[in-house]
Amino acid sequence: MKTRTLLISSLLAGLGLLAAPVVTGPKALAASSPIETLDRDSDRTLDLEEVKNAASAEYDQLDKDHDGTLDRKEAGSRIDRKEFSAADADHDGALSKDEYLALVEKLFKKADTNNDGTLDTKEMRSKAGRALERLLR
Ligand SMILES: [Ca+2]
Ligand SMILES: [Ca+2]
Ligand SMILES: [Ca+2]
Repeated sequence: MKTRTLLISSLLAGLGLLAAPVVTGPKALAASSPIETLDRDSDRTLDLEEVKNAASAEYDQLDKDHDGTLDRKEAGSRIDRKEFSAADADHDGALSKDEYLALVEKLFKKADTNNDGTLDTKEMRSKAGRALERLLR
């Protein structure tokens, strides 16, 4: 897991530009962390609305066959099997957008360790924060 953390950190530091095309807006080009990429009001933290907007856009991109659900194949490695089953509230083997956003919200709250309703850089680096980040890009 250490290697993975390092890899993700260096990816974030070095390849922020690669993540930029997903996001529109002037700040996207200078982005080097999910916070800089997604932080629309530039307060250096992410609130739930910013995160959900990003997750919602990502969901639409992932839903390749546009049937309004995300099956395991479409979700790919973003969500592990256990997480996926837990998030699939109606057990139909796919995630609706509501189910996806509920998972996003759950991870957001888990990552928000000081309960101030926003995620800062440190909180985004937590386990839940990194899991959340995978759902946003
Ligand atoms: Ca689909
Ligand atoms: Ca479902
Ligand atoms: Ca916080």
